[in-house]
Amino acid sequence: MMQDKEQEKGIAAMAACYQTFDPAAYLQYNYTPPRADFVRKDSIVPWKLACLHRAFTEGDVSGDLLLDIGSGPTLYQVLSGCEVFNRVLMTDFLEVNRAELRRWLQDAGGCSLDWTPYLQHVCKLEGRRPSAWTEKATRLRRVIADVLPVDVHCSQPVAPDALPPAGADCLVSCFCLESVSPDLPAFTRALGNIRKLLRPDGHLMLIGALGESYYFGGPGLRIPVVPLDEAQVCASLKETGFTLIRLEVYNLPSDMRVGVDDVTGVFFAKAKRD
Ligand code: U87
Repeated sequence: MMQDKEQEKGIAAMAACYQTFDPAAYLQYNYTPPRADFVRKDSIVPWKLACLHRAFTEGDVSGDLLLDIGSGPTLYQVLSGCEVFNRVLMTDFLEVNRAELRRWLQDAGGCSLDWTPYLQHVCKLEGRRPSAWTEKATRLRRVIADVLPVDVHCSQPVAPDALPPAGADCLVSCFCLESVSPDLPAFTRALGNIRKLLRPDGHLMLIGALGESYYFGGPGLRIPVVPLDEAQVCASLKETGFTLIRLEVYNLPSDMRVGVDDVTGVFFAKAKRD
């Protein structure tokens, strides 16, 4: 009982932190150079895009519906998956982030970030000419069916009628669970909650921060993060009923440490629901 109350308090404190999240500042901090420098192989965003490209094109991932958990105001995480799945659902806890995504989907201007270099880069990974990016953008706008509210701390994180009864065929989630959970048990419970949205044998692509204790979600908005190591990520996946296919780790070069967080590395896990 006492424990339940403490858990709820921790989760409510995280939700309170997010109330003044600033999507435009966040995009500026994490999705412009040096973290998104497409001429550098060791920049963090190209590393993430390469992991996702490989994971979605190895031949073992297929189906109809791809679900992205905690999308935030970003699209990069579905640029490879949108070629494999006919339907993509984006989700976020905050209306400001869902609104940012909808502005891009509606193509009426007012976006806080230009996703063109991202689209061009993933076209290159796919062996297409960079100028094919407009076709990729068109496909992405066509396959993204909706942008929904989500709360990974709920036993039912998205509205039950939003998904087919069997669940999505694949989940992707980037930097969400560790940056919305007050501690490791909450991270693991959240992983168990999102697992329910995935059909048996469906794949999970999980990207997250290692060794991080906070990040800035806007000027002066310090959001606490659960510091994770590789062993904890593997143990949480096992505990919640996933079989790990591959874990890749990126260590942050010192010039990527730009004062917007204290992350030391990034993990990419490809796993399968048992
Ligand atoms: C991204 N996926 O940028 N349930 O990849 C569900 C919630 C809840 C909740 C809040 C964290 C940023 C991580 C997107 C957005 C991820 N957001 C939503 C950040 C931290 C390391 C680092 C980061 C980013 C909330 C890029 C790079 C690095 C946010 C999202 C978390 N430092 N979702 N209960 N509460 N959210 O609105 O959109 O989670 Cl390179 Cl290194």
